[in-house]
Amino acid sequence: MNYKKDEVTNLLNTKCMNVFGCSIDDATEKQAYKTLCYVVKDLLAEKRSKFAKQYKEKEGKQVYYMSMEFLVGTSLRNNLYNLGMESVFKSALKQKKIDINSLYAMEPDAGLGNGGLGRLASCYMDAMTSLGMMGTGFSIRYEFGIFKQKIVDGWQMEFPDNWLEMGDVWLNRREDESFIIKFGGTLKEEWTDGKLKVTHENYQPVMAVPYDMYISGYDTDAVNKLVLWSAKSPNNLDMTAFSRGEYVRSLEENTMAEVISKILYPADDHIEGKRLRIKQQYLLVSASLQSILLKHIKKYKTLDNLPDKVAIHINDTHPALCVPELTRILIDEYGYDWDKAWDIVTRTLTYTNHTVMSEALERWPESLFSAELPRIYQIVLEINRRLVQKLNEVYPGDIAKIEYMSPVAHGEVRMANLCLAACHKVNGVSKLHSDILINSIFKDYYNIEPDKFTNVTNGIAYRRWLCQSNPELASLIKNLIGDKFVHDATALEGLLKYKGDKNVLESLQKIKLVKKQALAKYISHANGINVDPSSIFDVQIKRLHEYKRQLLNVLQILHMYNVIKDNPNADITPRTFVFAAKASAGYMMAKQIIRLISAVADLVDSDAAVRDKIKVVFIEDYKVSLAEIIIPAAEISEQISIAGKEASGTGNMKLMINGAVTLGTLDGANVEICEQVGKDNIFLFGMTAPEVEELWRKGYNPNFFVTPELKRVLDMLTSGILGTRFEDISKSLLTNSFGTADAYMTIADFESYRQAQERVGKEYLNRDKFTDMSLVNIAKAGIFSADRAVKEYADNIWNIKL
Ligand code: 26Y
Repeated sequence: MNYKKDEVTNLLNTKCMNVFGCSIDDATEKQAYKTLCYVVKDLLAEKRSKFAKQYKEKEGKQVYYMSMEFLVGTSLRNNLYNLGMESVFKSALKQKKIDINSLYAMEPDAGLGNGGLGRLASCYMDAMTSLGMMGTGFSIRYEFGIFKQKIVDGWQMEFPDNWLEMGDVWLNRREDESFIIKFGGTLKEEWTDGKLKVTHENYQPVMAVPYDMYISGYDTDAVNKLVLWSAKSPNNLDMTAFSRGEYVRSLEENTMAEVISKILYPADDHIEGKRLRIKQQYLLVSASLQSILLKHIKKYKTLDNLPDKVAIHINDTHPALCVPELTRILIDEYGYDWDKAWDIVTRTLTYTNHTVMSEALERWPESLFSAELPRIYQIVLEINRRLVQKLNEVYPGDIAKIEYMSPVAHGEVRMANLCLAACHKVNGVSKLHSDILINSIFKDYYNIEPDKFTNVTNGIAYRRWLCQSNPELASLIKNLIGDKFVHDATALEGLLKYKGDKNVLESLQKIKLVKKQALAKYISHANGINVDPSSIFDVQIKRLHEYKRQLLNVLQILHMYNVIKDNPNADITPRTFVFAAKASAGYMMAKQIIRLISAVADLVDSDAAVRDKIKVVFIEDYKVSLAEIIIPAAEISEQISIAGKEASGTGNMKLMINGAVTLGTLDGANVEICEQVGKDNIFLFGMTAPEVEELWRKGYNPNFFVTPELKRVLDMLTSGILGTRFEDISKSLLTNSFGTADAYMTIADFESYRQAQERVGKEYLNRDKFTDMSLVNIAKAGIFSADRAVKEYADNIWNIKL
């Protein structure tokens, strides 16, 4: 958008006057921040309205992306950057003596997600918009996003994240477009004219109120919307109770309803089967589908063509209730018969799987499911009945297989099977992950419908992760190869011609140093620790999970500690190990691993012989905006999960494009990163996924893999040298109770990891060679852009022409 400085100043003044009754000169910092956000929101609204009008005329196909999580992070800088208006706003504000960076700093992250899956959803909204697609995200307006993490005496403590106080500036409430969602109650069945009519009675109604958030894209006419549903009681006050003087009870119903959108479940590792969670899922699904269908019918007067005009995407199984709910609406509310309804459902829905871990595959007890959603339960049973009938023809008599594939079995409703049965496309998120899906958990479905399954390797909104969070690097790249890469990430390959170019390598090193200094400053402020910007910055930043093996990293640090203790002159390249990770609130082992990282940090720091060589820092409260500070400063990207468990990883891509070299296993998208950069530009170690499988088959006993160096490290866990004795962690690694010791094979991979770390230390000493590796990583990161990924979804999954 083309605005001059004076015009921008006018916009700011008028808005500030309208909202706060003063000019921008007299505004407080908070008022200035809000004014700026409102002005940007207005610009987006204007663009949106033009875009929506154009689109309406075209009658193109559009996508609805359903996700319980969108990890949006901050929006202000992103929106200004995308609108191409950052510098004009910066100078307009500067004239008013306001530093735009201090306003940026006031914006809280919209932390409406746990980790990778939620951030992916946000990266894809950005890409859809940048590509000019009409794409709408649907989620929940959690009043409290992912908790704030504080580390107290090494332990994680959780605090509520009241993001709306400053974050609601981006939301538009549209109360008059609310829908009623029905929970509980009973069903009445009547036969009229040979047709069964089901009426849902005595239910508890909850109102779903939509809040729109505009999503901008880069250099595009498009503006999309993320619609966040908030739960509200349909009756403001129960007046009968109120007039009887029961003031508290009259408010009770409100609270009961409103609690549904109160808080994001802070777990991405295990299912809990909580009533509130299924209510959240149904609220999201039902409200979104009602609104999609209403809009469609208004425009086309029929739902027969729904699959031609609409793709509805299910982001992991969390919104899997789309399957029965869409069926229900078509039958109960629009009068379709089963076969026709089911045909529409299957041709409209698509599903992405993000995990093979059985603990995270959603299953609901039938009793809870049927009590909360009686009509939906009835439909699920019918889907199940018809499917089992069909499977009996394909696999006659194979009861075990049919049971394994059924959406309902053993007293549970299994959401993945519901998606597999209904969606016409199913994908994994990296080549390896998609292969594992069709060879293991989804094999039986693959065998009957191989064409249903495909892969879309994840991608990132690289303009945020490179251009916005590392403008220094982006501007160097522009000087070298021009700015084509800002539209087309594969143009980064042009950098390859600068391999070995002394000047370019020096510039890259200088920029890395600047970003390391900035991170060092943050660490000094946040942790009170001084780290040396000339040491290797080695980072592992991601959710805390045993399978991601932060523990492997820590054990290796303890080993380095021993090496230095044995020989203070040992040839060790100074290293700063940076960790940042939230643990699920109820995941005790993960919390103990955080405690261990802190204990190791203290041990290393307390020792004069060691502290100049290694530093360990745990930065608290990992979130999108913190990632934007850490990632540009990273030199080593730790991607060390046990092979076969990390579906893809996307942090690996963000780190790569910022010049960090991956130290990793051949897991998830690391495999494709390796394919891109070649074995010389990545530090690989550990067992491959088939080797892991093979070792399980043979029987894994960690004790066979304990080297003398590792034995010494493991003893330290319980010797008292760390202050606390980490008995649980030690046991989880070594005690072979029920064959579960070291379930993530940390011990089996230790030696190989140790050697890889030694290589890192040595190779870093040749700075130019290391920087060359870094350059190749940047140059080859283009394929991991969300633009590419979303194009693949459009082509192969949503059937949308761009
Ligand atoms: C059901 C509930 C417990 C649950 C909630 C959140 C289960 C899982 C999740 C989130 C999963 C997640 O973030 N998965 C990550 O998705 C990324 C995007 O595809 C992948 O890159 C990453 O490997 C995967 O762990």
